[in-house]
Amino acid sequence: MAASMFTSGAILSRKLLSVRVLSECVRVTNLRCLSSGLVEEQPNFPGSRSKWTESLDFVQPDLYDGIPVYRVMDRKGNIIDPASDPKLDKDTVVKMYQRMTLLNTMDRIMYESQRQGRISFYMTNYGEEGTHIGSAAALDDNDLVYGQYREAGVLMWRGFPLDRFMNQCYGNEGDQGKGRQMPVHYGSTEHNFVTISSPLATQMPQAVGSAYAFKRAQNGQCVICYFGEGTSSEGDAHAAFNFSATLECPVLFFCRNNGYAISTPTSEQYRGDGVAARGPAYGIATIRVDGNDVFAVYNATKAARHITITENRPVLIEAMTYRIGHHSTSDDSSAYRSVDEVRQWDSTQHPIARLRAYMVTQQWWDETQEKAWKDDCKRQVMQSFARAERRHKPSWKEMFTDVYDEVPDHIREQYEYMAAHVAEYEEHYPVKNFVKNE
Ligand SMILES: Cc1ncc(C[n+]2csc(CCOP(=O)(O)OP(=O)(O)O)c2C)c(N)n1
Repeated sequence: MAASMFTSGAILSRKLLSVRVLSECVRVTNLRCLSSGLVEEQPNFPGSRSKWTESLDFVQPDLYDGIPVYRVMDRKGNIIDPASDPKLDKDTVVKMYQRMTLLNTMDRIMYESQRQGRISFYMTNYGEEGTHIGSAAALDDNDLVYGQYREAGVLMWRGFPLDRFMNQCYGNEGDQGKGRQMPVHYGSTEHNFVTISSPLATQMPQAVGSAYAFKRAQNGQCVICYFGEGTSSEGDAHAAFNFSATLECPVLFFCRNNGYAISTPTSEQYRGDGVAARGPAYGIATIRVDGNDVFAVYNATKAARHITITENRPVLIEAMTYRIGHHSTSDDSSAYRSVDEVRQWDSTQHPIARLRAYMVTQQWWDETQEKAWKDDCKRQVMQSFARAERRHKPSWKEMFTDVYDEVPDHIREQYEYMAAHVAEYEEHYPVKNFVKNE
């Protein structure tokens, strides 16, 4: 036993000796390489850009203070540095303000109409109007938009008519989706706006696919993909980021970080420095902006668009904002946040109030104009709303069309069953409200 211990000890010390000799040889060889101009001291692992280190240090997540928030205006609507003022002309700024306020008015009326049982569901955009209008105004109207669901202002900027918003929310015969989608799931080929899908983040890899097609077509357009910070935790978001960076395609990821994913606050969603910190890790140029400052959003989107198009690479914008409304009409946010918190954001940081203050300073807007415009907005929305409410629902038969080129047998059977059922029990259904389509 003792002999074998002695033997293994001798082997160990011989091994240690040979390791020491070997490392000395390597050191000497490295020095020789260095003196001959070779860079053998650099790691050469595939995909690595690092240097060697002998310090046993972990990279800590709180290494720095966080990516700063780019802004142009202060909270009172004053331009901080004249050099960053986008110097938009009066007509453009007034149009931005009018679209932001029209969106706000539409939201109020549609929200109420859901509460009265006139539509089935709605999602407001309160507090996020600056992210929509600031980004949409900086794009070319031919750029393709993939939205999440809380980006109605982008469509409004592009001239999607109020009647189409209303027809979609009512799911009436004027709705191009023929009532087959939930309210607020807009889409429009003419406005280059891909129809919204409810499952979160599905739009993200799709947007990258479109951007890759744009790159191949060399059409000079980019794709913008909106998503909430909650959605950035989906696997599809990570796939999309990496895919876009490796494919080097013109996609602009626009994160609306509004503080909540339904009831989950950002403090429970991630431990890193928000969504922006992930950009550089994927090799994506990134900026964080004040989403309640419409000019900051405008400048960032314009610059980002330029990068995506001229350099064929993705850009990530994280727009910091606050969801003032409930998540949707199915939510009551007082269950998970205080009314004071909401009031604070509404009263001190609202993007609409900030832009109005700027316009007043420029003497482009006053109380009389404000009142006249508010009345006009309300009238436009109410008239459109009344028109949509009067229209018929699409024929129930539309449920069975538009999916298959040739209707398969099992769908045809279901159709025939439904037709017989409706014929037999017609008096129990509000068939008079539906388009009759023989
Ligand atoms: C794959 C998937 N998971 C869950 C949901 C349910 N859901 C709908 S909206 C939402 C929160 C999304 O939050 P965020 O992306 O931050 O957008 P916000 O609503 O705040 O604008 C969740 C969890 C869904 N629609 N799809």
